[in-house]
Amino acid sequence: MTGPRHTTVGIIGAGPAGLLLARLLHRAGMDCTVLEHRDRAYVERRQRAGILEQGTVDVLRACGAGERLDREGLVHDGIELRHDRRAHRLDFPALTGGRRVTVYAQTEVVKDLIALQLASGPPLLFDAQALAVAGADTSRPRIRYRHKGREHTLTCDYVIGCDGFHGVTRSAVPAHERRTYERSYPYSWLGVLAEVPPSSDELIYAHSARGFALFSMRTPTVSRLYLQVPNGTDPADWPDDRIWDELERRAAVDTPWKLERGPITAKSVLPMRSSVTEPMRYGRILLAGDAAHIVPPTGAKGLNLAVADVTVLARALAHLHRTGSTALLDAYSATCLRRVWRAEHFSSFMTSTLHTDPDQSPFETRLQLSQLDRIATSPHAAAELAENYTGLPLG
Ligand code: RFL
Ligand code: PHB
Repeated sequence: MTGPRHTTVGIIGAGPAGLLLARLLHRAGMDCTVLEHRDRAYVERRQRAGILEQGTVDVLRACGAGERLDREGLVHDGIELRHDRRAHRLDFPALTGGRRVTVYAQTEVVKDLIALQLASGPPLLFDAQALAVAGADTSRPRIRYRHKGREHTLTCDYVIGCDGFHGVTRSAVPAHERRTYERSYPYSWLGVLAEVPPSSDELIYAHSARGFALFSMRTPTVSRLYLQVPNGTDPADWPDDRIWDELERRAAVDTPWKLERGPITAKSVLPMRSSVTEPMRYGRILLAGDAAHIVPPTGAKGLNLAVADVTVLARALAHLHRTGSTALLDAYSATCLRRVWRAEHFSSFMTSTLHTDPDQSPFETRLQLSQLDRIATSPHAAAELAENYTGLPLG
């Protein structure tokens, strides 16, 4: 079996972006093929995002991936911010005219989309590593890939790079045709999963002089917790008791609150970076999701942006398929980048307002506290945060 040799849309990467795009194209009657470097178990186990905007939930439902999400997803009406030993709740529906978010892990979104794809979708090849993409400025771009130890070439009408931040597609765009805007941060997150019910019904984002802490969840019995740590931290330096003690100190408030402790089942350190590559299209190569842009996770935007990109892209490709017009495809990059830069700003704002930079002066700490006070006391400032967090309408 040599695999397909030609496809209308060649998709590199079976993360949320690639899988959802394949699903949307399939439903629009278009032929496509997905190539994924890793095996299915690896892709399904990768611990990542947990918060879905309403727009993301709507797209997943509309493409048939909403059944388990509707059953198991936890609908949240707000988050809590903590600073200066005080807690303040943001009521999302009240602040945004009815918008909410859903807690449903990226691992589950990916499992649901893979199951649909394997049951009734276009080809999805695991263990298929794209090695290079060529011919962006021709009418037949090509993907050279290795599958089960053998090299193949897939010719395509369009190649979509959904291959994440470390993928190969971006580099197929000539260097002088793309520009990357980047920021790195002087801290990382230590993320843990714990077999213990969440200590609060909603997520808690805590500012503290000791560093940021986030209390999230996966299910009613599994907590997902994060601590700001220095770059280069080894998770082995964080035994379970140290993690729980630190979470407790950073979230301390003057009102009663109890942190439930339990067995920690996974620990990893995630670096934080902001990056955008422009434009998101070059000839017949298009980038979507983390392949084009990444955000620090503080605003919970990474997965939602990937979904927004491929929703816009699927519409554009379906329009081309139906009408022969490239008008929407020509607008793809500009349409997505407006939303991308809004999310970049919000993610960077949340990150710099809530984290403690190791070189931060007392003056800068006062500015952070003033901003958090403003959010806690001004409905306008709170609404600005809530609108961005729950997601802006698709452009
Ligand atoms: P993904 O999920 O990275 O998927 C890309 C896929 O492409 C495959 N791939 C290749 N396949 C074939 N040939 C090649 N040459 C390939 N190179 C790569 C990869 O194996 C992979 O399957 O990108 P996508 O689909 O754009 O989705 C984006 C989201 O995954 C991402 O934005 C978020 O998960 C970001 N993110 C988080 N966001 C949050 O909102 N909250 C979080 O807590 C959170 N945690 C995270 C994260 C991203 C992380 N990464 C990328 C390091 C934690 C981590 C560790
Ligand atoms: C998560 O549950 O993994 C999560 C939630 C909110 C964030 C980041 C990560 O801002």
